[in-house]
Amino acid sequence: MAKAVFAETKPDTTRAPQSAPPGMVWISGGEFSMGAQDPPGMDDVGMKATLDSRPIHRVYVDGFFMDKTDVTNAEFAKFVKATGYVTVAERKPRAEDFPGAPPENLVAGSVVFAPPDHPVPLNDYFQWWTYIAGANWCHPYGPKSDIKGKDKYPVVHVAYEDVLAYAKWAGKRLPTEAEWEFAARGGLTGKPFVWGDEFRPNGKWMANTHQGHFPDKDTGVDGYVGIAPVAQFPANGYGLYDMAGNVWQWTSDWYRPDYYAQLANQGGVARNPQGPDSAYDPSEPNQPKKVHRGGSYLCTDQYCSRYMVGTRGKGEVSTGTNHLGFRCIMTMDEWRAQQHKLNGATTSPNGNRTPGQSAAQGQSM
Ligand SMILES: [Ca+2]
Ligand SMILES: [Cu+2]
Repeated sequence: MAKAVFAETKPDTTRAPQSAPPGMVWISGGEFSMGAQDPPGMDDVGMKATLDSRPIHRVYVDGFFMDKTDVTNAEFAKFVKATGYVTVAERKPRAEDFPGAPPENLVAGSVVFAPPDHPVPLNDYFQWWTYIAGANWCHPYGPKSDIKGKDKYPVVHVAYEDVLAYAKWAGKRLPTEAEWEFAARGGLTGKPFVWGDEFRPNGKWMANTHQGHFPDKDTGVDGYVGIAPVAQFPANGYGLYDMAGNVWQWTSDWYRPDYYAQLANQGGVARNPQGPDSAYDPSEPNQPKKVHRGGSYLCTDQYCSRYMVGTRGKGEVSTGTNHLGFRCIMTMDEWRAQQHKLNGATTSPNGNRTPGQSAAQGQSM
């Protein structure tokens, strides 16, 4: 009965590109039902995983290109090398932003998963998350760690402004939550997982999640204890890897638990929804949070089953962790503009510059 509220995914086939940017695939866009299955028995599993993912509502998104994988350490390193960009986790927190904080606490760093060696109650995440001075994208576990040999791992410890800076440099942008979910569903209709109905079809592991006992024991039965390189599990129906598990992904929408209700109350089909105007998380009302999607290598049905495709996560904009990354999208017009720019030296047969070039030259890239 819960499934009945999902109506068919209807891809928009009116535009199809001749080519795609390197590392990206065309996502047609179209109309689909957005939200999570709501088996009432799941309310208390996975941190009430589906409560903020209801009601299921109808959405249309325009087509776009999407990165096949999460942005990797190698890709992020290229950006840093080209721009000299310094991430939020590498900057010393300013005293004026943290009134009352003792100066010794104002040190650059980031939040790292540091599991206890014994079972703990699951109602206090400080039992397994710790702020580590010197932790950042190239020192993911602190100053003594590094990312040598980890080119193909997703970059982590990136705050929202970091991922915006990367996207701008790459001539791309972040997906909205609706674009992300349309892409993650891979053309399927209302399935609980990006690959279909069962968590492990024919016993096969389809995503990097957490096995064993959360949070103290990650047995890595799926092949990976902790984070995995990108694209180690099968792609979804659109050729996208890791749209469930491994690392969470930033989207551009502010988080509000009642946003889907707002859209549903408007009736009809929400076209290219951009998220609410501002954030509100009742559990931490003063923190501006953006929506995260996809779940991570820490997700487990013992605690947080948000590798399920319609479910939502959230995070404060200046906070990166070592299970949070991102991927980008690009519109067809942006891709055309880039191609014109790349072909900037060519001239039309009569010797004139081709139309579109001057516009493309104004683009930053
Ligand atoms: Ca795993
Ligand atoms: Cu989770």
